[in-house]
Amino acid sequence: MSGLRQFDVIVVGAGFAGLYMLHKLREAGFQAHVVEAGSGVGGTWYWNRYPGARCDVPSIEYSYSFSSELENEWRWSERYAAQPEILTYLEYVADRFDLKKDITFDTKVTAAVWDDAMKLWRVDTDQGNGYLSQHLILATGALSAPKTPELPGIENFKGAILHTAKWDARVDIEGKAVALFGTGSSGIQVTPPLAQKASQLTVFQRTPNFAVPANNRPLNEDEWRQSRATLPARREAARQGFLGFFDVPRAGAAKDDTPDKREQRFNEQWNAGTAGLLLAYEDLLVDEESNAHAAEFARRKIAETIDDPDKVRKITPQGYPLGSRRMCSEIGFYETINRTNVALVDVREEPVTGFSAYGIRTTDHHYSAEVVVFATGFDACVGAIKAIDIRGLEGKSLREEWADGPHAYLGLAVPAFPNLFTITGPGSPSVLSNVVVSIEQHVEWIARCLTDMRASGKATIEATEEAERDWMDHVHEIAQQTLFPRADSWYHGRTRDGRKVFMPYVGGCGPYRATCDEIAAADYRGFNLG
Ligand code: N01
Repeated sequence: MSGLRQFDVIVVGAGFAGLYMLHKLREAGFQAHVVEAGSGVGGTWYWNRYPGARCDVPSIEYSYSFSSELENEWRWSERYAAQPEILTYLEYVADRFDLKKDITFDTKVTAAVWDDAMKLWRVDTDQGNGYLSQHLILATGALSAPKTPELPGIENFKGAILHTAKWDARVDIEGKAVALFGTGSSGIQVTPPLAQKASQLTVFQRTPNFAVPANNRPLNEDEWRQSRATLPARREAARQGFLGFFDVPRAGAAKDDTPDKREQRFNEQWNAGTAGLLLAYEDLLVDEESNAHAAEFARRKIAETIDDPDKVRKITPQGYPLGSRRMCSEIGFYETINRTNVALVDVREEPVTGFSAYGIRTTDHHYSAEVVVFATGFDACVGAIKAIDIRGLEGKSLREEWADGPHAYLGLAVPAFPNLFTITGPGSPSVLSNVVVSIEQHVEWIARCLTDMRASGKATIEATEEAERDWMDHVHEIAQQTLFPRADSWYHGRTRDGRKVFMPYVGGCGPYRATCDEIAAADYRGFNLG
């Protein structure tokens, strides 16, 4: 195997997860190397450069907590940081901890094969260079493999085609007729800037989402100073809390309050950010009746912002509980939909039938378009992992193992794939939490595991099938106690025969952390160490 560089650990991806993983492994004395497809660090924040891209978790919470020096050096400018600022932050982190010298950029990992005789992973890339490593850590991100729908006749289209997650800023939108597909978090953010530049924007919507006002603002000095004083305690509360956020749900059940009190509380929470309304009562994600009150309130608020009754009808979310699909936050989205140069097409009542050279045909109309923008999301939780041809014991393929729905012990490890770890993998809180909190927890657990293995002279670690089965049963049971399974959403994977598999763990960040720690303390119960 000459020509292959050998490391203790190869980490795939240089976003929030990969950067901290590299730092932590180095600190623990491992020879680690990161392979990254992009030309720079940042992961999702490197690729998602569409106009309006912004984090909808408050900046102070959506940042690393592992270094108090870093916390003191960095000053966020807004309550919700825009993509350029987050990317600058991650570049700053990479420089501050001198991480780039151990990252190979512009290189995509294409395959990884476990060599059971050597107890090593052989990692191949699209650049022809490869690696050998004892451990392989996938820091590939849960929302990083963009999805584009297969639309009839799209090959006839002669204009430019963009995806929000692979934005090409060279495409000029000024004065053009633009078609946008998708009204999830990305579509809702990109709509206002598109409408400002385009001569005409046509939004093709399939499922309307609930969006609440982002209520973004500059972080003033007072607010910043106060946040410093309370930061350590609030960080700890987030680690031990349910969703990894500073704010927690308010006590009580919505259905038990009087209509006046409920209205008052919903109004208080309406401007409290992305999860604000969901935090109005502690039962909103588990009780249908309470949730229906919150959903009705949100529908009324949305209707107040739009004049055209037809647009209101189309854009009002119906048929699923509030919060069972990812809540979106908006800065001028509904106002923009209200504009006369913005058309809203419901593709369920008016399906797309084809494309012309510069337009889109539906069953009812032809809409002009010189640019098509897809804000159609990601192959969530698994797409970036399945894009790599990963072969474990006896040549088992991870893609095939997951063809019937993804499964992993603690969302961290899969039987028959020794020494392979997935950061924020399926079966962990991941996308249903403040993901930076979840990333830090996984990184620290993996570093501890590798350090313990080294201390006890163990070369391999592999999750057992029984532990994984029990864990995934638990993930499923907990999800069934909530309203999440009541919606079609990207939180679900699919089995071969089309059944839904709920992917994130909704038992809470704090309890999940305690379980992981307890398993480590019990000599890594559920894992075979060899
Ligand atoms: O993707 P999505 P996203 N015709 O999957 C629609 C995070 N994020 O990139 O719902 C028309 O949510 C699809 O319709 P449907 C955040 O966690 C965070 O927006 O499948 N439409 C849906 O409306 C978020 O949840 C931030 O029926 C079609 C949209 O495309 C996650 O990333 C910003 C269609 C896809 O929405 C993903 O968000 C951005 C078709 N043929 C993202 N096919 C912030 O922090 C699909 N759609 C703010």
